[in-house]
Amino acid sequence: MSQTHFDNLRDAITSLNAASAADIATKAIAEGVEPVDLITNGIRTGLDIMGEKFSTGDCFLPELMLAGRAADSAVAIIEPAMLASGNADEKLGKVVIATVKDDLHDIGKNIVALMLRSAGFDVIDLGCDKSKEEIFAAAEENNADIVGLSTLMTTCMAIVPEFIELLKAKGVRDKYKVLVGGAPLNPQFAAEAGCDGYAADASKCVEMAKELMGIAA
Ligand code: B12
Repeated sequence: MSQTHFDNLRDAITSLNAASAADIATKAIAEGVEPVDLITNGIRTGLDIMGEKFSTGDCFLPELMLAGRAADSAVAIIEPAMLASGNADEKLGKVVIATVKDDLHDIGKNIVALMLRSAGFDVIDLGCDKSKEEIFAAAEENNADIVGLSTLMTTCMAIVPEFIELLKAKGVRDKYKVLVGGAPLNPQFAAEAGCDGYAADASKCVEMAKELMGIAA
């Protein structure tokens, strides 16, 4: 039963139909499908297909934008269900999260922020296209425990080691745990950049954030 919802949601995204994506998400949630499974097996699968089509020249920027909007419309439906099913009232720690400078991809980052909130973290989401200085300032201002950096663009990856260098230059490297994610990153890149962790998806990010805060899973 769930698989049908996943397939329908994937197809709504690849056919760029935001109304249908919202409708399918609404039905699936009402039938008790796990919010996180809808995201992983429906939304992400649909967007991955669009990414492949874009690479091979089978779709173009306007289609990617519409697919992104269809994904956003489903996430908007899933969000309250996810918050309700989690432990949003816990106080596990404070996370400042952003997509880095020159990168406008925020769907994955928004999902990560949502799942962290649902798990009980206090999340300050700075949005996208944020410089290392802006992210650092927000971490200081909010007395964050964890800083999360998201990037989907290979051309923007360099900001990750630069952010770590900035923390060192300010003498506060040990004050923050730095977690990174996004399609072009990997554990080796994160380790070489001096980060505290890398996670390939939002569920892993929650696990890792808890681990970094010394909270048993
Ligand atoms: C949708 C999309 C867009 C939308 C974005 C809408 C939005 N609001 O985000 C729009 C149309 C705006 C767009 C624009 C562009 N895009 Co685009 N886009 C995509 C696409 C298809 C899907 C991305 C997505 O949302 N995936 C779904 C989410 C759920 O997955 P995710 O982001 O990976 O996030 C998960 C994990 O990575 C992880 N995670 C994410 N962030 C974080 C953070 C932390 C701290 C942690 C721990 C984990 C974590 O958890 C998330 C949830 O599980 C990808 C292809 C792909 N397969 O990824 C291309 C892709 C990323 N885009 C690409 C390109 C080239 C562009 C453009 C340059 C195109 C152009 N010619 O203008 C522009 C760039 C604009 C800019 N300056 O940023 C390339 C990037 C190539 C590269 N490696 O550099 C890709 C890979 C497509 C391709 N195959 O060529 N894009």
